[in-house]
Amino acid sequence: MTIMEPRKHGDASDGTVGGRQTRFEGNLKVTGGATYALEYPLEGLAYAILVQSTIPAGRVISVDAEKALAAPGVLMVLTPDDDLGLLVASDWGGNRPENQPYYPLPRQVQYNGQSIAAVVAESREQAVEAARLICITYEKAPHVASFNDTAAGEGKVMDSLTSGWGDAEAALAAAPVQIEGEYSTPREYHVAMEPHGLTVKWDGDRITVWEPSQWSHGMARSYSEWFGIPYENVRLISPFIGGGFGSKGAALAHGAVAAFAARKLGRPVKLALTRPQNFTNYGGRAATRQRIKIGATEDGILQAIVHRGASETSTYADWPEQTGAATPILYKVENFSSQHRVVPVNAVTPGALRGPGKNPSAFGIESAMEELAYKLGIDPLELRLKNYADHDYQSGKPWSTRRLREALTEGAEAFGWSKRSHEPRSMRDGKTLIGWGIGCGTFPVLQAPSEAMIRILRNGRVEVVSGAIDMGQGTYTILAQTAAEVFGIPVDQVEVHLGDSRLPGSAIAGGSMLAGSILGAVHKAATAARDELIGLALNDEKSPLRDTGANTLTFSGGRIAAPRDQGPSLTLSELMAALGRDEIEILRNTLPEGATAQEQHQAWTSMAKVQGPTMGEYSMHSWCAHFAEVRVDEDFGTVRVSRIVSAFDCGRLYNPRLVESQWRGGIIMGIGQALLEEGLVDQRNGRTVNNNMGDYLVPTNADVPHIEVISVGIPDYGASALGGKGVGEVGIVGVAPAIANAVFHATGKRVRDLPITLEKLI
Ligand code: MCN
Ligand code: MOS
Repeated sequence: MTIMEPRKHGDASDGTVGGRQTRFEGNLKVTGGATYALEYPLEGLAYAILVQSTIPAGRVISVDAEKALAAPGVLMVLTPDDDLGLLVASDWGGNRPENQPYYPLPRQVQYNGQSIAAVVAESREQAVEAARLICITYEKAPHVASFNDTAAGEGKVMDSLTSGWGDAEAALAAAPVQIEGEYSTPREYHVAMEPHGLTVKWDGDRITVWEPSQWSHGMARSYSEWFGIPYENVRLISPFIGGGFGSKGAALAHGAVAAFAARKLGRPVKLALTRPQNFTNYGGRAATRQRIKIGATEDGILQAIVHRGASETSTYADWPEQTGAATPILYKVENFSSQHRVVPVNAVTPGALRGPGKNPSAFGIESAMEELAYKLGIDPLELRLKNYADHDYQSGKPWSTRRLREALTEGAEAFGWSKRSHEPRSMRDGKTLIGWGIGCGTFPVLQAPSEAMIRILRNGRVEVVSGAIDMGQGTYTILAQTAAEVFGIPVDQVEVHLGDSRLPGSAIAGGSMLAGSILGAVHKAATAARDELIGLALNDEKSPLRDTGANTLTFSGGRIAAPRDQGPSLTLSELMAALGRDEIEILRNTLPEGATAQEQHQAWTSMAKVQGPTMGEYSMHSWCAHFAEVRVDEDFGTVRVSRIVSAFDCGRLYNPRLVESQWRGGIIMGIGQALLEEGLVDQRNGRTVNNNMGDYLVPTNADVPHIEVISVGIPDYGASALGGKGVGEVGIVGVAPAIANAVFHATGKRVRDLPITLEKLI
C-alpha cells in the first residue's frame, strides 16, 4: 500500500471535485520516488528472459538447450517440451473453457517474435547469454505477412459489427453528388515508457505479482485460473504504472512463464521484456483499411453512407479494430450501411490502443466529409453543422448530452476559422504552404460497477481504499478530491491507497470508464461514512454536538458543526477522540442492492457487468472537434503541425487540470499517428522491422505545437453519478483526419493512408 502526500497547490477549492489539484503521485514519479514493478529488490531473485521465434509460421521441431543449460548461472530452460500444467483462463467477458490446457510457450508458431522458450539464471546477463546458445529447429509453413498480401484473402465478416438502416445503396446511387475513398492506417504500437514485465514470488500456494496493470482484479483472476489456486491466494500489486494506453489490461504469456518459473525454482523471479519484445508479446492497434462512399445533395445534405472496412487480426484469435465505430453516429443520415471484416495474418493478436475502433473510424469518415466539402465547394465546418445529428440514428435513442455543435462553433471561434480561404494552396507564408483542417471525434460512455472503502481515522485523516489503477490519468488525485469534498477537509488530509487486487473491487482503467465508475463508489462510501459519523455525533452521549439539538451537521473548512453555528465546531480528529473511536470504516459498491459474493467477484474480475453507451434510455458519448494548422515546405514536403485548437464535450470535469493533460496527451498521440507512427513489416519473414523506440517514431517536444483545449461540456448525470463522461481516449480520436485535412488544404494532395510522410506529398 502506498500513501500519497499531495503537494500544496493553489487555493482550497482546488481540492474539491472540479478543482485543479495537481497530481498526488506526480512528484514521486518525477523524482524517482515511485517504485515500479521491476524495481522491487527481493531477496534471492532469479532472472528470466524470453526466446522468441524467428520464423512467422510453422512448428518447433526441437529445442537444443544443452549448451544453455551448461552456461554459467543458468537455473532453468523452458521450452514447448515442458508441460507447465496450466489451464486456460477466462476471457474478458468472464467466460472460460473447461479444463483446457494453456501453453504460454507453444510449439505451433503463429508469428515472428512469438515467445517459445525462456531461460532463468542468477543474473539477467547470464540469462541473455544462455538464451543466445539455444538452438531451435523449425518446420516452416507458408505465412501471410499483412492483409495486403494476396494470400490474405478477404477475411471474415464480423456479423456483430454489421449495421445499417434505410436503403443505403439505392440512396447513394440516386444522390446527385457522390464521393468515394479508401483510407488506411498501419499497425501502431503503445510504446509506453515503462516496458512490460513483472516480479513474482510464491509463499506456498499464495502468489504475489508486482506487475504494471490497468486492472488489478482482472489480472489477478487470470493468475488464479492458470495455476488453479483460489482467487484470494493471488495478490497483484501495481501502485505506479509508466503508461499503459490499453496494453496493460490483461495478464499475458510472459506473466505465466515467470510465475511458473518462480514456483518451480522456489525463488522470486523477475522477467522484463526487452523493447523489441514489447512489439510482439502483445498486440498494438491493428492495421485497417476502409472504403467510404457518401451520397449528398448539391447543397450538402447527406443522403447515404456506405462503409466497408477491414482490419488485421491474428491466425488464432479475432480482434476487430472496428473501422465503422464512429461512422454511424457522427452525422445525420437516413440511409446507412456498414460492414467490418477481420483478416487473419501471421502477427500477434492486436489489442486495444487508446480510442480503439473510434480512432481509425474517425480517420475514414472525417477525411471523407472534407473530401465531400471540397467537391461541393462548401466550408467543411458548415457541412458538418448542416448534417448535425439531432439524435443517435443507429440506436434511435436521444443523446444524453451532445455538445458537438458547441465544440465545432467555439473551437472554430478560438481557432479563427472564419479567416480561412477555401481553395487548397491558397494560404502561404513564403515557401511554406499553410493549411487548416477539422476532425471530429467521439468515444462511448461505458459504465461499470465499482467498490470503495472509506476509513475515518482518529488522527482526523480520511483514507480512500480501492484496487483501482492510476497509470497517470489522475485516479489518486480525483479520489482524494471527492473524499475531501464530502468531509469538507483539505485534500492533504486524505490518503489514497490503490493498485492492489486485495483492495476493494474496481472497474478497469480502460475504455475511459474508470473515473466515472470509481467516483460513484467513492462518493457513495464517503457519504455513508459521513452519515454514520453524523449519527454518532448527534446521538452518542460523549459527543459535544449531541446537545445542539440539530438533526444534521455541516462539514466545511475542516470543521464539523451544527447548521447555523449552534454549539461548538470540531475537527474530525477532535470528534473521533470525543467519541472514543479509533476508526470508522465503510465499504460500498455500486452494484444493485443484494448482489451476491459471486456476482461481486464477477463484476470486478470480468467485463460481464459493463454497460454500453446505448443500454439505457439514452445514447451517451464524449465528443470533440479538433482544428489543426499545418505548415508544409513546398519543396521538401515536410509537414509541421503548427497549431491545434480542440473543443471537447466530456460532461462535467472532475479535475480540469488533469483533463486538459489527458486531452493534450491524446492529441499528441494523434500527431504521431498522423505523421510518424507505422509498424513496418518485412514481407519475407513477417518481422516487425522498427521494433524499438529509435525507429518507431513518436512525437518529441519539438514536434508538438501549442495546443489549446476548450471544454464545452455540461454535467451529464445519466453518464455517471457525478456527471462526467469519459476523457482518457476521446482526445486522440479525430486528430489524424484534422491533420490530413489540413495537409490537403495546404497542398491540394489528399493522403488517405497514414502516416503522412513526405514522399507521399512530393
Ligand atoms: N477525468 C476528469 N473528469 C472526467 C473524466 C475524467 O477529471 N469527467 C480525468 C481524471 O483525472 C481521470 C482521467 O481524466 O483520472 C481519466 O479518466 P477516464 O476518462 O475515466 O479514463 P480511465 O481512468 O478509465 O483511464 C483509462 C484511459 C484509457 S482507456 C487510456 S488508453 C489511457 C488514458 O486513460 N491511457 C493512459 N489516459 C492515459 N494517461 C496516461 N498518463 N497514461 C496512459 O497509459
Ligand atoms: Mo484504453 S485503449 O481502453 O486502455
